[in-house]
Amino acid sequence: MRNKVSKKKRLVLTEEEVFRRLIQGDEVGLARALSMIYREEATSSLLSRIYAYNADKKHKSKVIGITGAGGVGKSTLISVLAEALLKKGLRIGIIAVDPSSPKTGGALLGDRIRLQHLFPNPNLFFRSFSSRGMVGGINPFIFDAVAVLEAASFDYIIIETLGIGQDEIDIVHMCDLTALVIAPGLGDDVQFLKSGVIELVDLIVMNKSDLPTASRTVGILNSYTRMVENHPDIIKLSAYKKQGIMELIEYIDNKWQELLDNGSLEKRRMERWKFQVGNWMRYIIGKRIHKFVEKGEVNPKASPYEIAISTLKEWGCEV
Ligand SMILES: Nc1nc2c(ncn2[C@@H]2O[C@H](COP(=O)(O)OP(=O)(O)OP(=O)(O)O)[C@@H](O)[C@H]2O)c(=O)[nH]1
Ligand SMILES: [Mg+2]
Repeated sequence: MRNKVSKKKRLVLTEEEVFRRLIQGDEVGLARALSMIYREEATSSLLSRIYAYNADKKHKSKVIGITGAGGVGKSTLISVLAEALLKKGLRIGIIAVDPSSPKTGGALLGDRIRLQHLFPNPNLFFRSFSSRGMVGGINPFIFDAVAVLEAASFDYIIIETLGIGQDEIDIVHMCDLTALVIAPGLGDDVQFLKSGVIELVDLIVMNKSDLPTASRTVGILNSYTRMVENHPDIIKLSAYKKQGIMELIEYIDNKWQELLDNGSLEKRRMERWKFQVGNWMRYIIGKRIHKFVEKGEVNPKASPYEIAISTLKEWGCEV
């Protein structure tokens, strides 16, 4: 008789085994490393190994950021991009940065559904992270998740963020190269002109070019990008109709290689590393401040500035 309780036993792995499995590209090792880091279990020792390993590694993942306003087609684009890359026999890791707060949770269900037809596939990995840390600032786990995926030797690591405020600025620091996706209509002509993110990205992907108003938007864009210093390139495509995807892949590959050859990639990655040190510092200090404020006594007669300064001094900070 079959045992009705057929629960799979969770494999007990030491940190050493998790690391070894991770660098062999094993799914269990990857999932376990991410959850250990996310739960802040053995964070420092496992991450130290991962960063040291990645620094010496020849195979570098292409870390590509995809940002843009809601509904421009980022997830649709990522799913067709992933499909095309998988057909080439490449390994793709996707990280969706979820703008909802860590308290309300809420994984990006839409992305999961859009990618569903590509699963199960050992060469494809998807995970979403909340963009904000518990105490504000971008979630430092996202940067470390990129390092984990790189240790697992994914060929491409694609990060999707909703283009709102600080998140889209931060994604530029997180990636080797970043594309801003726009679509005709939706009033983004005004949005992208206003946001300033256009000056930070390498590429503008004009999606939904199957729509009749697309050429008007490209016209506005062309005149605008001529004025900005970085002159981002513009690629027109339709994710929905799967048109222009191969050209996009070719563009990304060439641009990435160019960045590698002229030393810019190395420079960007150094900046990313520095940015992440600051991220962790803000996260750690932020947590301590949060705890202090929650538990602290209220004294309306005292100046909040004075309390802040004296407490920081007590903690040994130079202020
Ligand atoms: N006509 C047309 N529609 C598209 C194209 N790409 C995506 N769409 C549609 O646009 C809508 C939004 O697509 P998503 O991929 O969810 O957009 P998104 O940018 O990921 O949206 P958020 O994650 O909510 O920010 C869906 O209804 C898609 O089917 C395209 O190339 N042409
Ligand atoms: Mg999406």
